[in-house]
Amino acid sequence: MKDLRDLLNVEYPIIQGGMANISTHVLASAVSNAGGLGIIGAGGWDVDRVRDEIRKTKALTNKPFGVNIMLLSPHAEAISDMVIEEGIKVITTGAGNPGIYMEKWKNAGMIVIPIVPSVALAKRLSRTGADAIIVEGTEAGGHIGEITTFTLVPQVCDAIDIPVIAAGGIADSRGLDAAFVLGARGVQIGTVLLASHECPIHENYKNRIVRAKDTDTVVTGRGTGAPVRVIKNKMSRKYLELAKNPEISLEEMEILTLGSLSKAVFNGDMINGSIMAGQSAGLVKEIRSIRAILEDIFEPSRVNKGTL
Ligand code: TUI
Repeated sequence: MKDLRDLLNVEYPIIQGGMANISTHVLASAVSNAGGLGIIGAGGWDVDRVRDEIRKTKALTNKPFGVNIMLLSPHAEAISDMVIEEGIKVITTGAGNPGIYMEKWKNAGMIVIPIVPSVALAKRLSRTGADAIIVEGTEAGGHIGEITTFTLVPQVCDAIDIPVIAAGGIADSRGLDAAFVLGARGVQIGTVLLASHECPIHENYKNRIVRAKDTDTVVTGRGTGAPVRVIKNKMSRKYLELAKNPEISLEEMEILTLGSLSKAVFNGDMINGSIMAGQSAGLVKEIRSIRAILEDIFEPSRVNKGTL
């Protein structure tokens, strides 16, 4: 099987999570320049904003980078065409099944790496032409599936014969090594990158990640069909309380979560904001440069030493 580093033409087998409102050209170019695969998170942005982010990233790095398309977005279809026009080489997808776009992207010669929360979807997409699959466990931040990284990664590895990239709960070299032992050929990281100098979020958000302990995240939206992992605060308590009320619609709940993400990201509102983060927040102890974070994950790893 082809090494992920050769497939993506990167120094480290590390992909950045496409975090809505956070994974801008600033973060993506910093990750690519440091040797990982930077990803622009299209999130809920419209096609013009994503195109602008792509062009700014091209100006900041000569290294490969990709775009994550969040499939619940009303702009997903328009963005799916624009990325072809812009010559994007790597696409990751999240929060849905990208099946309807696969043929178009493969015909354009793109590397397509869907994020999946289950064996069934991994199998389906590997048959439809995916080049690799990101398997995201429930430890991850933001919108998540139900299965843990530890159990899901080996099950997907047994079920498909394209490279598997593990996501959810990985923040240091132990996580990278564990993922490879389970059969993965790379990792996707998000939460640990929030606590970086380059990450374009409010300082309060970064400091909240550093301060987080193991039990500080909670999942809102279980039962409404859109589970989202966030740091516990007044907002998450309000959300969980509202969810008990059968009169409140899924749409109202989603507006509450996504709208309040920007309060945390831009205003640093740690009380009413939705502070999306994974369980690995408890492993993050300081704010560092992206380069230091990637080196800390890869250099001490047994994967790097060639003993895995
Ligand atoms: O997508 C993510 N993480 C996200 S998206 C996001 S924006 C948002 N905010 C509130 C509610 C909904 C979205 C914040 N964080 N990670 C990748 C991921 N994909 N996790 C889970 C999935 C997933 C879920 C279901 C992928 C496919 C899927 O398919 C269902 C189907 O149609 O078969």
